[in-house]
Amino acid sequence: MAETTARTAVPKGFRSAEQGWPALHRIPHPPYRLPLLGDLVGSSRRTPVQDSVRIARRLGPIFRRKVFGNEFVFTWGARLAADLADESRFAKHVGLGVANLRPLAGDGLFTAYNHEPNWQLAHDVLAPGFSREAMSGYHPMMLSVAARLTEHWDRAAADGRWVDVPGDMTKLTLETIARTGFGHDFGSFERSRPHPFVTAMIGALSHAQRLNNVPPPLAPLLLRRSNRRNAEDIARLGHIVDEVVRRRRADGHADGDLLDRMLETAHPATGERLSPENVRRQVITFLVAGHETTSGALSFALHHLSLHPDVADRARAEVDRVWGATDTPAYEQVARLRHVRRVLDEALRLWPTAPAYSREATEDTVLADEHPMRRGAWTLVLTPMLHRDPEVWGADADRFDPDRFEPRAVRARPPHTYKPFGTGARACIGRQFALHEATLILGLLLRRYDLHPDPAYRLRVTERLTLMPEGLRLRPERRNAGRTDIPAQRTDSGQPRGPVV
Ligand code: MNH
Repeated sequence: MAETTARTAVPKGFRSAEQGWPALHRIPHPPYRLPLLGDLVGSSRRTPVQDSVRIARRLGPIFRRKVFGNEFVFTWGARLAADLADESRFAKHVGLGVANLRPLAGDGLFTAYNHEPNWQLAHDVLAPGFSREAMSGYHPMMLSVAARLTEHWDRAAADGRWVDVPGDMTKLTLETIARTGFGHDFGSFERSRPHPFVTAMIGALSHAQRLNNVPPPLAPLLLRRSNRRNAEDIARLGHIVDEVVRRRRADGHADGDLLDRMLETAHPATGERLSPENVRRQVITFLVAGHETTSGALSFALHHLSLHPDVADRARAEVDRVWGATDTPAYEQVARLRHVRRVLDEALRLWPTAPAYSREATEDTVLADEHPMRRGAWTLVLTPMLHRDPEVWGADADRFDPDRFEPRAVRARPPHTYKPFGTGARACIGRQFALHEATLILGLLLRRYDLHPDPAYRLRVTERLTLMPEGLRLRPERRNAGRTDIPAQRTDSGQPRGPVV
């Protein structure tokens, strides 16, 4: 058994496609391959995802790209993605972009290899931190962070100023995860410059992305300065996190947030606890993973809402109906915003802010009865293209239309064709958290403002491992300013009357 494994498994570390895909020649690649550089013609190092989407449209549901002698297989066809979701033959692959984050996040939940014992341990200890019960405990904190955003937007509205949507959404989501997860306040809305944690985090993420753009053997040379800065950024992040943990230990109060779980909870079966080093990795992981992607999702959703006033009106009418006059909806009133939620789903379909995930074969197998893969071979699922496959989403797949997420439409689609949160055991642990937070915020903003777009704005998507609408600004205008009650259908208890759809 062991010998077979040793013979068939492809090597550890980076695995170029020719090592794991015996029939690679059947998979198309772009024309004009350059010796040494590979498929660099017509591609930009700033927008690897959007370039891959362009190539995908030409080459079809499975294709390969070569960069500096390393070859990657990309997949996006619905049949292939569905097969890759089979957890009995495939698992998460920690490679490429994710592996570059290892110096930052080590064996934290997102970057851990499947076989590392700290993955299961942390997963079991932290999963209850995302239960319904835990979520309803975070809800009031989410509301109080949201109030800081609306104060800021109220002032902009009063002065007729633009708001920086990605900037403000990033402040909001960072404060939300810091507060709900770790009882910490970075003061983002009160500062004129980003908190040092944010600066260091952006530095570390940009560095990880940069690593994809240089030939690995030359990285130490070409990125010498960047490497040094990165080491400083990681050290700074570590210090800030250590300070948060130190204060918590000193205060000793336990309200069951993520940090309490990390510090106090023993594994229900083994009694094991997270080590201090692992706690540091997890805190950084959650602060990073817990805000960039949600901030992008909110920003894209607001962009679409500003361009589709009809959709915004419907969503707004729903908020007025479900929430009545209250500015502080109860936990249960958020999940009842079905239409708002569909706006979010559709925003994440067109621009899934974590735009790819990797899958590796856990045994020698044949992908979709067509492409042999050796154990350890891997492929990158290109989510933005999976979400625009015309065979699944129709000829108008590029059009924004939240009705695609009406229950009946969802049931009519094949499974595994919508994957903004990844798939399987390693799918996003924060999915409910992100959806609750983002639906709540969209509800609050729709209810309070009309959102006017900048007529000159053309969507430009920046890539910093995650996707974000660059330079997006909106002009919020207070609705019903000066009025305290909204004549919505409601009973005296503030509960909506009539059917909730
Ligand atoms: Mn999140 C994993 C997308 C919000 C914490 N997340 C993933 C993966 C995707 C993803 C995709 C799987 C990656 C892979 O297979 O390599 N996450 C999102 C998106 C949003 C998001 C699109 C918001 C929208 N994520 C959040 C939030 C948190 C969080 C909020 C925390 C509060 N995510 C994680 C963690 C993992 C993860 C932790 C790793 C889980 C694991 O491997 O066990």
